[in-house]
Amino acid sequence: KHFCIALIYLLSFGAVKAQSTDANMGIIPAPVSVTKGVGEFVLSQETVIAADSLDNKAVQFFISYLKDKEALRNPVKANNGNQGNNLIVLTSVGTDGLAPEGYRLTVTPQRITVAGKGTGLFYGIRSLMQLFPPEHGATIKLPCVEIEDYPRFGYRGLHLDVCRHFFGVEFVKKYIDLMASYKLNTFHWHLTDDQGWRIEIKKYPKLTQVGGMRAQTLLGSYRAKGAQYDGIPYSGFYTQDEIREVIKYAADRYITIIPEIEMPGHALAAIAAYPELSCDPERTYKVAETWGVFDDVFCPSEKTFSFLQDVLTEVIDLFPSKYIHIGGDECPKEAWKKSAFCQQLIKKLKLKDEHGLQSYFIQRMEKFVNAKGRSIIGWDEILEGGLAPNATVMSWRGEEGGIAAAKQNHNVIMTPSSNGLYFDHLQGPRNIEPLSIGGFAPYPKVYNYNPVPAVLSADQQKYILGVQANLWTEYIATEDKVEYMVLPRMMALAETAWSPLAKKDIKDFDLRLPKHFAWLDEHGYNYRVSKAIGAV
Ligand code: TNX
Repeated sequence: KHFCIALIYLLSFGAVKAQSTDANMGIIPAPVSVTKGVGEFVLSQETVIAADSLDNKAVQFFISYLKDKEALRNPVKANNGNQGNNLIVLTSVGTDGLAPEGYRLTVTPQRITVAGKGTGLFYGIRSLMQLFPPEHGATIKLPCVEIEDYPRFGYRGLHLDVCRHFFGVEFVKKYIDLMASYKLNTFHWHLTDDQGWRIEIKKYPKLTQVGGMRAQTLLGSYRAKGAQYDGIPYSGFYTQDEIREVIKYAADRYITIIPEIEMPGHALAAIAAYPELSCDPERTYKVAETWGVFDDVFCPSEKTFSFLQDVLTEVIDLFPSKYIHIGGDECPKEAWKKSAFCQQLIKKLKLKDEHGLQSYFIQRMEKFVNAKGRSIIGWDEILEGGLAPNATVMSWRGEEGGIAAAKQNHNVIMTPSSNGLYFDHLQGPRNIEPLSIGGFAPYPKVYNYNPVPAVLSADQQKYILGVQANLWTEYIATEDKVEYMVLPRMMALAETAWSPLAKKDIKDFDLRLPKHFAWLDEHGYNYRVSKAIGAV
């Protein structure tokens, strides 16, 4: 009798577990609907790719993936999707009813069909790629299934700070690859800050020559007493050709890059290069060698406005994105309080105080960006002193800024540091984790975050465009550490950004993770081994 009970227990446990992993076929982010079929499709050298057109980014991406895997030697064919067996059909036929970015993936023993338009076709292919076993021989077996899928949010972002520490083009591409693998679609590239200006601007060469280099870097935490520096100059920037190369690379993977040019704060690198942009041009400035917030910020002078307009003109010519991020965070008002020019300007413009001046600053820049057919994004401080009329708000100091902006009918991207979306925060106990800025953001916190605050009405909730995680790199000097901090948290982010709320289930996510760790190993990514497979 006991044997029977034990057997039933074992069987049912096994079944639950199997059903759990199978429920989403191991795919991250979990698709909207998955119906398991019977049997498998055997991919061999005889398999033919049949696409509406071979002149398609998604199709080309898949063909080169199969060639890399040596899974495809046969010629590919266009426009024969309806004939024969042993086919992988990539098509936009029959996709009229699909949601934006949506796809349908059908695997039968005879053929695989991925149906989707543009981005949708690409995401269908990505899901199909996740069905591939990590290791395989000459033939690849794929389980039969029917998947229908589309994202919860149109904005699914990941950020990288390349100012505090610089990361070269090859690594940025590897980062973008990771995003594309998990259906994230927006890369927020933080290009300027106090500790370094990292984008070539033709009209102002000193931005990168002077502003791109700091004399040395602080060692250890900037909050610790007794600062020590490494004494080693640190530099790096992207040429405009490199920027274009990365934009194209991202576009081929259906990722938009939003550049960020910080103003009026976090501007010390620019001011070190061009002191006339500060409120006290007689002083000399140096690129910051430590972390934190600095009092030396752009002065709201005509000189600064024409400088920033020139910079944004070059930036807008390079980046095709709808949005240009102009920062707006952490701008101390000390320099403006001390400046006679600023005090007069406040009177002349009949502003209340320095916050009004910051709002004036952002609104002027918004007008310029809007006139060029683009829109601005700013950190939530741009609410202070009044929002610029068309601005989108990135809510980072909790959700309050985002809630206030949505109530004012402004678009919002949620990226609250309080809810696990700061990937520079700790993933586990401080005593076993590498040095970080602080905060606690283990991946379940990222996973369980819901970007739509319940306090908003249904109408207001529509202003939440999506969600983003940020990686600030004060304490992240190496590529290995970037990957460690981002993985596996970005997979949890991807599921938060993509999967319907009703499908979110961290137990099931945990069961899917090990397969993805194997995939990360295969592709040479570093990651934190999580609780899911037995570590702390
Ligand atoms: C705040 S988030 C900042 C960054 C820092 C980060 C460290 C934001 C808009 N500003 O400048 O790197 O905290 O977590």
